[in-house]
Amino acid sequence: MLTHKLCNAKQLSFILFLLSCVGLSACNNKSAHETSTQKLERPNIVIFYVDDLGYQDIGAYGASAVKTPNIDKLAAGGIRFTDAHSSSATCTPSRYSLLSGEYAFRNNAAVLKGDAALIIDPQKPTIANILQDKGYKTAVVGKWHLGLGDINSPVDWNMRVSPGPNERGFDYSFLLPATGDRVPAVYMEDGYVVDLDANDPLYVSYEQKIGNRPTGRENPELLRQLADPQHSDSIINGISRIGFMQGGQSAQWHDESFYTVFTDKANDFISRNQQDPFFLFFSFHDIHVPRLPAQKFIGKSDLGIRGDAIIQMDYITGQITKHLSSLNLLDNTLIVFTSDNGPVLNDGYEDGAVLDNAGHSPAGPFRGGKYSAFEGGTRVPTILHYPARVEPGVSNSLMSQVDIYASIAALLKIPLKPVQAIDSENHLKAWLDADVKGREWLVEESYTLSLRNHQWKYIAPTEIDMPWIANDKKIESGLSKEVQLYDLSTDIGERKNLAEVYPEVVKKMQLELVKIENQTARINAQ
Ligand code: NG6
Ligand code: CA
Repeated sequence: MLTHKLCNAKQLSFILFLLSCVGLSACNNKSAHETSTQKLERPNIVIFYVDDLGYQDIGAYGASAVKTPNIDKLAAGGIRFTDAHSSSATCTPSRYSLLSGEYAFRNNAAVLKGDAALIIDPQKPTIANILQDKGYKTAVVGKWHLGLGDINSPVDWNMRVSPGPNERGFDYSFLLPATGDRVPAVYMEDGYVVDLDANDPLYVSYEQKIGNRPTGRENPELLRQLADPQHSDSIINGISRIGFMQGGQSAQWHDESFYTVFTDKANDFISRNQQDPFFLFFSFHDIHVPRLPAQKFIGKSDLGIRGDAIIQMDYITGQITKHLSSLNLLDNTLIVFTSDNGPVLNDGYEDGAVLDNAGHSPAGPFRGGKYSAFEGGTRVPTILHYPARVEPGVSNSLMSQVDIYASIAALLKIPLKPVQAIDSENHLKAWLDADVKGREWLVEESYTLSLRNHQWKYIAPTEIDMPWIANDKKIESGLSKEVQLYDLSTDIGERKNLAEVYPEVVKKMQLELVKIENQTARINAQ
């Protein structure tokens, strides 16, 4: 009989129930743990963003007085770019462009004070937002310097500070809020000052002295490094900073511990999210001032404290890449290693970096450094490491960090609106293949605008003069009332101004710059 051969209705419904359980659990597994094909489609993304690292400050780019084996390994296994640029010659603008895909001049984004409000408009999704929407777990660990809190009310550091990175696409944040040389000298985790004692509230001022913490100006005998007048406010950990800080004693950071504190937070984030695709924006304090590497790195380079900070930075890079490797994630992680601007030796503290630098050229063959309109301002070490898809090589393509946004969107097939990330061009193919050409035009922001086109480098004339760049930092600013045009194919050091010899090239560059300045939608390069 049919019922004997097959089964009765009760048995049938039980079998169906079992089948549906098997089906459900398969689905659940699928959402909790991605299949290997899905993983390949959504690689992890890690951006190592070093602060103030110059073109020739690491072994892979020619440094010999400082050894950087961990970064060199990334370079050997990935693509090393020789003509890649931060968007700007200073920190806040470069970070703004990296995260928003928009030039900083559109938002007047300049170096911020430590109590500045967040400068990222909520209407403009960040690269973290678009990755979060794509199912990524996202984190920023390290230096932020894009402001915190609302423009309409001063930050109250004793409450949750918002908006911040967690309101701009990051699931997790562990921050050095501004810079190492600016107060507040405390860590912030998901909007809260870490280890703050409610009985000792924290206040910050950039206007006047508050509280009774000694200052570098009044008590220079307490300093471990003498500082210039701007860096002579509140003393924390024997170092005077920019700005005044009252209270918050228990929350004060200890600079020498950065190398484990930030590394551990990054590696914990990676461990917690190893089953899902993740995006980690690891934003170093190193090698910015004040340079206070941990004892174990002191004397490890031939370049004094600045070289030791580079060694510490390389060590941290190694700790994170080794962690990725130990979890079997390194192959399918797209790593970009780069810097926010060019190098500087004396940036406010007498730490010996100038004296100890003998024989080392932080900017390599390029003129200028941090703050400068010359190539040294923005041409920075840039390595892309992604073994699952990228063949090792050296690329001479013209590349900009502002394009990381649209290129990652292309990799993940995330559609962008024409008015979103308007300066970000999709150069995914050039990021992943050393033989593919990158940008035709590239803007370098400083206190003026520079423009690259093939071998040509144009620097827009300006009335702005920043004498402190030459006087205090001993860096050539590149600012001039004269039009400047250089042919980098014969003059990599930007010494011979050819503006009068090639007026038609100057004209072409000026017209393009006006076009870029007036641009209101994204140009979709393939
Ligand atoms: C400058 C600081 C400098 C550094 C820089 C920001 C002075 C004289 N100089 O204003 O020390 O903090 O800002 O560096 O105050 S950056 O890498 O974050 O752009
Ligand atoms: Ca910087």
